[in-house]
Amino acid sequence: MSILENITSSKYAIALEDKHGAHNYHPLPVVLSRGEGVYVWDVEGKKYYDFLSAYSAVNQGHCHPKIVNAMTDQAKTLTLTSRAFYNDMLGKYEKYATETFHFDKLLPMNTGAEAVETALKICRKWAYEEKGIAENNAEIIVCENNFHGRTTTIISFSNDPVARKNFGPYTDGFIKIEYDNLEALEEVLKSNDNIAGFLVEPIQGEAGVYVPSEGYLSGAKALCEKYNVLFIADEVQTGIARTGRLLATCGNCSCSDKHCSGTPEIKPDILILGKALSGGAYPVSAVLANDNIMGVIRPGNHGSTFGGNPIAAAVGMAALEVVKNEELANNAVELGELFRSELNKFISTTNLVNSVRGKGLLNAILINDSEESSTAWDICMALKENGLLAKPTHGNIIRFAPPLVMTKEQLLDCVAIIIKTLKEFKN
Ligand code: IF1
Repeated sequence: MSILENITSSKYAIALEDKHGAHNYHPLPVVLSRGEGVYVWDVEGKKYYDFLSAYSAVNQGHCHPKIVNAMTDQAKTLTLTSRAFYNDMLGKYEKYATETFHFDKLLPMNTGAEAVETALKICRKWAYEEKGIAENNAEIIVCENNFHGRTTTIISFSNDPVARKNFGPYTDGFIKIEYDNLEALEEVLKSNDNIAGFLVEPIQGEAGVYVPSEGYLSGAKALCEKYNVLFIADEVQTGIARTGRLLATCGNCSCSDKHCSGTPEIKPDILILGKALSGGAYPVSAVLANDNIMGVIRPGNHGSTFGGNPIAAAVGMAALEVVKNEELANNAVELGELFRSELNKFISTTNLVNSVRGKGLLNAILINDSEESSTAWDICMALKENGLLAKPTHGNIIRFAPPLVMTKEQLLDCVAIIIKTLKEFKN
């Protein structure tokens, strides 16, 4: 077969990857070749609801025409200049994004992990130059069961043995505490003068959509202020309307979101965005902070060949505009509530599922079986047969995160598929 020919067999596509690609994933055996809105199609032409949204990158739906047009128009005009020269798109994007999220400055990168690394560097430099910590002594507090990406520094403070083992030696300077535990946070803050920052996911995604207690984030932010420590929010997964607000720490943003409660005390000192900042069209990530913090970064301190390129800038602006124009945050709130209430009705009638949890359209069900069991995987295989794609996390948890452009009718259709599939399983 010529590489120019379209692949029409899933089996063949999977065999190609298996033979020629590194085995760093264990995908569900479905080969997708097209996407539109909440739907994707496999190479055999079968249509599915996408209930993963590329781990919350495709919040605006697959191939959103406004985002695709912004990308292709820019691709035909100017793709990359590097930051050795200015380009006419970056400043416009930076203005738009900083006004949207209410920060003075934005530092553009490409992937989530790069943006996390960037935030850690800014935090350390701030600690030495502004807080006055002695050089090389800064420490950053992180949470148990965190997921912030795959680089060597980030996996240094992971506690997932699969992500971490045999990739040492590890980067020093991180202290791990229990998530959703303010006492544990204060314990470290009051006993250690070298703390530069606290890095936290507003909802732990990879840990199985673990939503912290009410008041945890605002409490943590208050403690950070008390001890002059930077509160760093990793909103790579929770941001851009996924959890029902423009940001899960929102806030002090300019969203037109009627559900936004406006609690500026949870405004992070450093905000990390990725994934849906581009609607999944292109790798676009960013770190936002005010001048007193971002000011520590000077020419030569940090950068990236592709970060802030004109396509990324055009795509980022279009992706944010879609979120606002289509009121995706409101839709996430409404559909999320509907989803959890419909599933709760079913859960009260079965032993197979223990609970449903989440916020907005970032949800998960807990299967009543061990983490080692194949039940959640088998359910995802059956969901695939029934036309809906989702993936297990931690063995017995299934994450449900459809694109936010879904309609109520589509969501109810999906709930019917999920319940019908679960009923096929005896427990
Ligand atoms: C994979 C999980 C999701 C993230 C947060 C930074 C990053 C991520 C909070 C890094 C990335 C992804 C990466 C993806 C799986 C996925 C994931 F299951 F591993 F946890 F979304 F839930 N901060 N999360 O969630 O961003 O460098 O990947 O752009 O395959 O590793 P990235």
